[in-house]
Amino acid sequence: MHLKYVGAYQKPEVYKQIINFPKRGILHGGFVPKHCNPMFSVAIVVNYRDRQKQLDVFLPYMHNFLRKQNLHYRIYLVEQQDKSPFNRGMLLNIGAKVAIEDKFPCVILHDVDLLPLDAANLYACTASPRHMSASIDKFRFLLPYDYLTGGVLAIKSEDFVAINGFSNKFVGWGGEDDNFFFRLKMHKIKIVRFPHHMSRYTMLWHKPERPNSARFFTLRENRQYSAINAEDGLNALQDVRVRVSNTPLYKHVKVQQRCDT
Ligand code: NGS
Repeated sequence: MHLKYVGAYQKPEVYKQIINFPKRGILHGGFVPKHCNPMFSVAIVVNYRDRQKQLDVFLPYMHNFLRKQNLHYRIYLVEQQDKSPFNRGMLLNIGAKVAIEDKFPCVILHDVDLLPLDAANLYACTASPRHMSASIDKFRFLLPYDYLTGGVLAIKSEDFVAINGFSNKFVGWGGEDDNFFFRLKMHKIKIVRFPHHMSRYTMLWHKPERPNSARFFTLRENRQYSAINAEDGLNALQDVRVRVSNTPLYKHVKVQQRCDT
């Protein structure tokens, strides 16, 4: 297998990507550097359910990592509280929506089992969406396939809104990220990656999830009838109850689907 990168190495653009922050220091699950003016305001949106052990490792690790990058950032922990099959796409839509309402211009969609290993892996948005977790120890640091966008992805809020976020129809494991790539492609938005020595992650162990057997069907359907994407995504989150609260280490976004089957 060969290492592959989609798109060239891109230097992060230094256009103004900051929002007004009321004060410096620790702030509702995030941080604003005290000794310099940050160049990026970034929301880290983490999809989550029932992985306490991973969360206990993820949170202190990420806060340490992110603080060293001199960013203005906040972690949004989006937790599915109902018992329906896990819906990663829906959770990321909801978390991104809350972060965008908080005026963050850049969202980083993040699995809770991935920890970045390279300090150079800047947690900020580039002009094009950037697949950040291109090199994971579980895959012997090789990229499994070119259009993979799962794991960790940085995307400008305006691009996320333009493609209507993720489909809410992929329940259980798999497929929602591949559909996301298709949405980007439909909008002629290319993904980029940093070189692999800057994109290494370690994956925390967990029991393998059971793949959703309908995922290939849903993928095909969404590809064939692309109009579906316009009605299924960020703009179709009516059937969920969302409660948001602040904790010291993250902004907690609790999600409960109304028709809990
Ligand atoms: C593909 C899945 C993606 C998944 C990727 C990597 O096969 O959703 O594997 O998964 N696509 C389909 O099932 C259609 S990983 O092993 O990193 O969890 O993200």
